[in-house]
Amino acid sequence: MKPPVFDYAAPVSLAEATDLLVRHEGDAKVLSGGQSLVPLLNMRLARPAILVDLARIPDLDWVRADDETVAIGAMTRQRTVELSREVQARHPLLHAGLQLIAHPQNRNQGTVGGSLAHADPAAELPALALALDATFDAVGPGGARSVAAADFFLTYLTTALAPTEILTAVRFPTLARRTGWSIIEVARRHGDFALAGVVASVGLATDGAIDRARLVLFGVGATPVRAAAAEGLLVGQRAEAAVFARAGARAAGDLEEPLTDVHASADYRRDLARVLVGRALAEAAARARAA
Ligand SMILES: Cc1cc2nc3c(=O)[nH]c(=O)nc-3n(C[C@@H](O)[C@H](O)[C@H](O)COP(=O)(O)OP(=O)(O)OC[C@H]3O[C@@H](n4cnc5c(N)ncnc54)[C@H](O)[C@@H]3O)c2cc1C
Repeated sequence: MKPPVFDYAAPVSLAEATDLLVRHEGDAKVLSGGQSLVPLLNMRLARPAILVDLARIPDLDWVRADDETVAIGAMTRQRTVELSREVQARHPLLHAGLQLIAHPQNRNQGTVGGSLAHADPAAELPALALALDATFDAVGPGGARSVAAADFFLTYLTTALAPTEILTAVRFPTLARRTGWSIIEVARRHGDFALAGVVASVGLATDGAIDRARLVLFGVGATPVRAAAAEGLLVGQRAEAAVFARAGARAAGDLEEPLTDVHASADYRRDLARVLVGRALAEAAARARAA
């Protein structure tokens, strides 16, 4: 299908871009990589009067990594981050998650900021952001502000960004020492959105007990879902299969009604979540032991 008619603007500064968003408030859409927005236009599920393309705005395409943080400009292509040696070395979890997004062709176009602002509940980057307590930087007519990941994803395809705000960067903390990680998902075909997926991290004390855990599920709710009660079941326990299975059952049991669609029923997604949590925890614990 062809998109409806729209105007197109390619501002050269954030001030010019936010000005356009204010002038066309509610009727403008930011364009980044177009990998989600263009299909929505073509299917006429979005009908903005104007697209505000961020491509010509300088200083939105960068990766900066140190021991504590991997910070990424919003217009950085997903593939650029995936191929960054710095990211591979300092943030293997982020690197692994990026490889699960769509196909290399989509990652060559799709941006980190676009995926986060789009907030598809089955997408990997929003789940990683929630699991890692990332911070989002945005600018709007009122100036710049930062939003914690826990406050960013509101519901299906909806974030805390106002229609006049632009996401400019995201900061992902790196994992602490003796912390293992996992990101796993089930999709019908390689490159498809996940039917369900899990991001897990596990920290081990010197006696081998779990001293911290983080579990975020994706594809099973209107946003990425933190499984806080299941995390609580893990802390202080031995890192072993029976403990992981209990956490999986709790995480799945606590889900509000997961989506039923042509790809999978809610029950199937819930059961996938249960199984994937157990597997992700086992993988994360093995990495923590080896760390
Ligand atoms: C075949 C296919 C398979 C895919 N599979 C996956 C998958 O498995 N996992 C996955 O996560 N994604 C998947 N995607 C989507 C992913 O490729 C997109 O990159 C991502 O969702 C959007 O990034 P984008 O830069 O293309 O954003 P766009 O499509 O340009 O924008 C998406 C939305 O975010 C808004 N937006 C964009 N940038 C900003 C900004 N800086 N500030 C404020 N708002 C902004 C836009 O207005 C729009 O509403 C798939 C896409 C395709 C085509």
